[in-house]
Amino acid sequence: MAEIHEISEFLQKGRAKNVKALVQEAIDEGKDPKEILNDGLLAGMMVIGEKFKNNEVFVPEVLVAARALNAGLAILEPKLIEVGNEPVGKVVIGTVKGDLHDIGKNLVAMMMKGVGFEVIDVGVDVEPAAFIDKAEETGANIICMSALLTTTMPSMQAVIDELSSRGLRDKYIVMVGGAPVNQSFADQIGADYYTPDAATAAETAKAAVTK
Ligand code: B1M
Repeated sequence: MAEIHEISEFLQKGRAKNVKALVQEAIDEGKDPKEILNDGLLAGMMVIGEKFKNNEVFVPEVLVAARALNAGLAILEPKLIEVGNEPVGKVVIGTVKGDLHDIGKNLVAMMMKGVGFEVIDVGVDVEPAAFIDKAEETGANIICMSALLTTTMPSMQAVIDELSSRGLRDKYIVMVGGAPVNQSFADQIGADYYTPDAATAAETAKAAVTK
């Protein structure tokens, strides 16, 4: 029987194969996918994050843990997603310029798909203009930006400024998030929505387009 805490433990050791196998086993046993995500995968990453902060582990260990997390997420994705027939809207999502963190962004993308959005993922280290160009090209309704570094947060402002200078600010719903981002920063840069986690981002996006 797959124990959820074992998923967290193998993730912390960067053992992607074991994480994949245990996530699959937990799914087969009918465990709640959200429990597997929160108490297994994300709980393990939180431990690594704390150790990274305290210099108990370093970039290589964090990278292998992140790979193990992504491996587990790939198995879990179909269970977290229940897409309807017609997309409720289109979302362009990416991590802002200078920032290579993609785990939270991938999670938001996954949850957005789960509530029925078509998701266009522009990746990491995305230039401000590239968010807008892709939204214009694909007819998106929402631009979603993720930032994990305090130094890359100003890039969110740059996207909003460029939308305004192109006369497009009112055309798009702009959503921001990521560990250092908060409501007061979102208000300061003129974003439409800040949400603290991926599930809330997806619910908020759906409510915003169906309003
Ligand atoms: Co980085 N890193 N990292 N790192 N890393 C942090 C963010 C850090 C807080 C660690 C620390 O010191 N405690 C710190 C930032 C400090 C700061 O700016 N204040 C940091 C640093 C300093 C760095 C480097 C500079 C380290 C170095 O090289 N010396 C470097 C920068 C590289 C770069 O980006 N240019 C770096 C590198 C890396 C790795 C490559 C090793 C790896 C990234 C691997 C990858 O993403 N593929 C990594 C990791 C994994 C982390 C930590 C440990 C974990 C981040 C993570 O994935 N969390 C992180 C410590 C931490 O956060 N505790 C850290 C799990 C993920 C699910 O959470 O992304 O927050 P998160 O997403 C959440 C919410 O924020 C929200 O939804 C998710 C939950 O549901 N959310 C949104 C995210 N985006 C959203 C968008 C929305 C709404 C919600 O709307 C659009």
